[in-house]
Amino acid sequence: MALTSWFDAIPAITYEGPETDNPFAFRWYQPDEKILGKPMKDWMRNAVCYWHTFRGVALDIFGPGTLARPWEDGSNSLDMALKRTDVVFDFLTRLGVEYYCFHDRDVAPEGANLAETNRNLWAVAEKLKQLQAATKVKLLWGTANMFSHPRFSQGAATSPNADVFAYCANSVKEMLDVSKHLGGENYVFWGGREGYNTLLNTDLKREQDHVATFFHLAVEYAKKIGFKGQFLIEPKACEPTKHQYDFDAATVLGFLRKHDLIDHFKLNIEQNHATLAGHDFCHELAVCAAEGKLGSIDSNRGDVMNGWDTDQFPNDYRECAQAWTIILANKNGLGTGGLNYDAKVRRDSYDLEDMFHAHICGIDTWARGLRIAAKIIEGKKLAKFVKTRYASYDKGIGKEIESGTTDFEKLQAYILRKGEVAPNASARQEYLENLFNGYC
Ligand code: XLS
Ligand code: NI
Ligand code: NI
Repeated sequence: MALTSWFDAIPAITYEGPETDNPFAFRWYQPDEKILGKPMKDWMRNAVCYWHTFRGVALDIFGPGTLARPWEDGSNSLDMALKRTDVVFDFLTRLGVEYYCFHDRDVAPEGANLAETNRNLWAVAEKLKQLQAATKVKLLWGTANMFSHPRFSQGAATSPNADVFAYCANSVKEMLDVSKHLGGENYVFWGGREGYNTLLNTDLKREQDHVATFFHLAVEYAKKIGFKGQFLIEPKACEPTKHQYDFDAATVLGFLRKHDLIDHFKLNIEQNHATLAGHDFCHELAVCAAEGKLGSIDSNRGDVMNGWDTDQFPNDYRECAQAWTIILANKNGLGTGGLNYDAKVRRDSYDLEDMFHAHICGIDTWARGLRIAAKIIEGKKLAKFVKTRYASYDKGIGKEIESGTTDFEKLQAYILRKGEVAPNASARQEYLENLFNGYC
């Protein structure tokens, strides 16, 4: 369905297989093909992010934006916001994704005062609702931008200014209402400027208590309005603040537990945020998966040669293959989550077609990884190796340890009787790396 004509030079993107020469085709992603009993599209749940793809102009600290999108009139008006939605949904349908994600400020501008700001948001939300109904594209998650405007310069719920906390309550309340209205399947909290730049001016405990209070209020409000979407927290180690409170998955899980919020949240793991924390992506996924808390993925990558959040489109299908082996350990995969391409084209990728190349590459990277992971899982060799590695806990003293039926005295008596531990088997890392490569 052609809503506008900006992308008429680009054909609808379909699957043509690995041998195709057509750059506007998927080589690995065939939406309805079943992998491990489920269509690829239902495992992946691909989403386009509104902010990078439709509001990003590729400015950097050395120069202004370079992406002059022909549909933009240069204003940040409500009128432009409404017109832009048609272009967004045209792109989504041509690309063939079923989901999108947005912040309040991506879709609608602030007004002269807060009441007008809220009215702007609802005006666009109504239009989005119509477009969703017409195209069947769904909202993977909504969120509120509580980090761009100067009022948030010292934090949102962690700001030392209580009025900012109240302002943020309005933002999240409205976006929960909007997300419910649009059938959003999740709601994301990324702690924009929730962190500190110097401890010399910061009461760290008070700030963390404030954000916990904020989350409790959000949980209560969602319950009150009957919003059924999954709440997600997106960890990030640093940037924009020197130290972000939601540093990594383990930190967030500890925080949630401490503040009695653990039952209400899962995590949204972003590849480039994992590396900022000094972890690899799969580490973050494994930490969440171990606690049944893997909610969704923001997919992008950094650059191994520098250390910031470059938000490039993912292209490492081997990393995605390993990621899928962790995701698919849960038989529901990502559940209500999905793969949100939280990534931006480079500053010198000016053309409209670059928007397509970028997403085709990202989607195909994950699709190829999924195919590889399915073979690894069906081959059973890796899983069998890991199971065997822990076999000493399946019987005898190991079983007693796991079932909690032993104590230090009994363990000491056992090992004194033996005199020495049984020899350790090789961990076979190189064998396993080679085995993994065999599937790629
Ligand atoms: C920034 C984050 C942001 C969140 C949504 O680094 O990735 O884009 O995903 O607020
Ligand atoms: Ni990010
Ligand atoms: Ni993100």
